[in-house]
Amino acid sequence: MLKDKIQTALNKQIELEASSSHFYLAMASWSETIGLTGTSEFLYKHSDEERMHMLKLIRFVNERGGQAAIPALIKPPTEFKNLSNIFELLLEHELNVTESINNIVDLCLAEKDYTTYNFMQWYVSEQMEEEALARTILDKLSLIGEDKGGLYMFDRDLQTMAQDLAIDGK
Ligand code: OFO
Repeated sequence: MLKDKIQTALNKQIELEASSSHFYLAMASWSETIGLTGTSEFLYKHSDEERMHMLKLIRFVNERGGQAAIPALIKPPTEFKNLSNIFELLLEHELNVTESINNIVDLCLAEKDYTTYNFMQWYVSEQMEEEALARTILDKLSLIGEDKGGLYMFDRDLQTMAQDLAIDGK
C-alpha cells in the first residue's frame, strides 16, 4: 500500500509528465507549421514518450493500491521564437523534471518505501539520457548558427533521431 505522502508526490509527477507531453506537442506542432518536418517528427515522438512516462506512473500508483489522479493541463504556448528557443525551453523543463524525480527518490528513502525507490530508478536514468540529448541538440544548433544548409541537415538529423526514440518504456 502506498503511503499518502508518496502517492501525492507520484501524482504531482504524473502531472509533470503530462505537462511535458503537452509542451512538446505544442513545439512539434509549431515546428510542423514552419516546415521543419524532421524536428516536428522528433518532438511528436518525444511528446508520446512523455505520455508513456505518465502512463507508467499511473499504472504503478494504481497497482500499489493507490489512486492515480489524472490532471488538468495548462495551455502551452502556440508560438516559439526559433529552434534554439525550443530546445532551451525543453532542457530547462527537463532540469525541473530531474529535480522533481530526485525529490521523490529522497522521499522514498526517508519513508523507507524501497519498492517505489526501485521503480523510480528507471526515471533517474531516463532523465540523464534526456538531458544529454537536449544538450547535444543545443550544441548542434549553436554550431549551425544562421546557416540555412546546416539547418536543413539538422532537420534531417532529427528525423533520424526520431526513429530511435523508444516509446515503449523498456
Ligand atoms: Fe519524462 O522525461 Fe522528460 O519530462
